[in-house]
Amino acid sequence: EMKAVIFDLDGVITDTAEYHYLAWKQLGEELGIPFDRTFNEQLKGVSRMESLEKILAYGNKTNAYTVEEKEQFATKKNELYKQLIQKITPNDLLPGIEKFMQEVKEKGMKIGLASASKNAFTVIEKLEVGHYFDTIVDAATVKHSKPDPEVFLKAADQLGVPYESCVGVEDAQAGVEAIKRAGMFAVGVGNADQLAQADLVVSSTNELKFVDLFRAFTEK
Ligand code: G16
Ligand code: MG
Repeated sequence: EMKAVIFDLDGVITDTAEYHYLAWKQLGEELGIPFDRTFNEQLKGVSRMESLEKILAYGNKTNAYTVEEKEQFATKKNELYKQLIQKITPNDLLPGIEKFMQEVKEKGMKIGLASASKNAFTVIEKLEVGHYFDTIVDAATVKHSKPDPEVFLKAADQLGVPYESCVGVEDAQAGVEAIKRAGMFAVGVGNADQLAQADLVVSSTNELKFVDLFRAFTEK
């Protein structure tokens, strides 16, 4: 029985995925490691330090820097990112997502947020959607980042809902994998080929409909 829907933030509720991309891209260029959107797919949903490691590996620079230098790079990216998210307003909610959250609430489901971002609270506040959430997992307390299921398991525990009664909604490959490893029903938002592991894929947040989700969940 479906009892809760746990949302990813970046790329599902709002397009901060684009801001993460722009900030990493700028840092990558400063380090002489240019990359494109295709490579960026691998960074989605992945924690800050792991994203940096992936970029350095991509540029064959895994061992080129000290731990302190890497921390400086990560801080620099975060400063760029924090500047970009200052501009966020409720207009930046992805199309249809607020209506979908309303529907989910009306059907008596609990709502959780499972974001890998340490900036999640700021973004939720700027979007003015905090009241929809019964729980928000603080990324700072999560040890293992997506595709590890920890953040989704924690959200379900905080909601007091069994894992098999939860639906996870994600735009990232690593996120869909995390939902499946948590033993939950996975909804992918985006490209069906990239998110093939999901139980249900919709092409955009506008296509998220409670009836469709309920049917797919029940059939499974
Ligand atoms: C997000 C993004 C990732 C980002 C990570 C950490 O998570 O998708 O690109 O690297 O959070 O963010 P921060 O550097 O702000 O702590 P999610 O899980 O909301 O997609
Ligand atoms: Mg995401």
